[in-house]
Amino acid sequence: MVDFAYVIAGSEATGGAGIQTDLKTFQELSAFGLGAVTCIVSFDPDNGWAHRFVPIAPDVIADQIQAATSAYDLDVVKIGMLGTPATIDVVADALSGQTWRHVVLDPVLICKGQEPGAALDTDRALRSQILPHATVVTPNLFEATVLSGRESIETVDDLIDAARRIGDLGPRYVLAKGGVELPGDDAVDVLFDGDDVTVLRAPKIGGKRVSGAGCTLAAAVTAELAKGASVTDAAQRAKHFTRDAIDARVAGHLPFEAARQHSR
Ligand code: PXL
Repeated sequence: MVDFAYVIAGSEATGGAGIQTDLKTFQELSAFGLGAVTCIVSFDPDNGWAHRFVPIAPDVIADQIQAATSAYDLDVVKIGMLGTPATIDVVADALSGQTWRHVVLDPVLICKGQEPGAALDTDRALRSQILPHATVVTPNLFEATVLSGRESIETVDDLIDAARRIGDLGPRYVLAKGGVELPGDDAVDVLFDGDDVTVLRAPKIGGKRVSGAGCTLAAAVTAELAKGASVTDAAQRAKHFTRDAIDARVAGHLPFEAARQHSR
């Protein structure tokens, strides 16, 4: 049996995040990876590494999805950066076009360095059109704050409350990530399954955000689900895999380091 892991996400040209990260993660976890590109992000070294963002035309996104879903019987998909309401329309259509065993949504609202204001229309469309299809959603601290409608998340209890509130919006599982920004010595993630909460902890590595860590986590969950794991097992394995990727991070000329995916 071939374990197909599909991803619909943006390209990040330095290879630290986005679909490059997803496919590397799938490969390291022995899933057959394939994906559709929704947008191209090219950081600008001449302008403080600001985001240059180019959306792919909606019909080209639809063509990519048609090719992949016609070629293989795909049933597990990760949704990464979508970026515009027009892209969200196309992807929502694709998600309703067949049944999926799992839709893992990494609710990317903005990437590092972008203005929070740019997230508003994407947030609205993501919430109304994509979130209802998700079986697992993996918000970071910022995304969990926005999606839950909380004013802030400062403690693990706040994170649990946010995960519960996001669960009320439709997804079966919420894996909310505290990351380096949630105070404490551990990087804490909480998994809410509609009834119970499991708290996943691992000691923080450094105090800075590492590019691609969130993409890696959601992609690793996707690969494990494709291979048949339960969501709880997938989340636990993905946390270990992501921690290893952060530990092996690479530095270049960017103002942040990038996770490096590798299997042990
Ligand atoms: O890390 C979030 C992210 C996801 N996808 C793409 C990105 C980024 C951040 O830069 O560029 C394509």
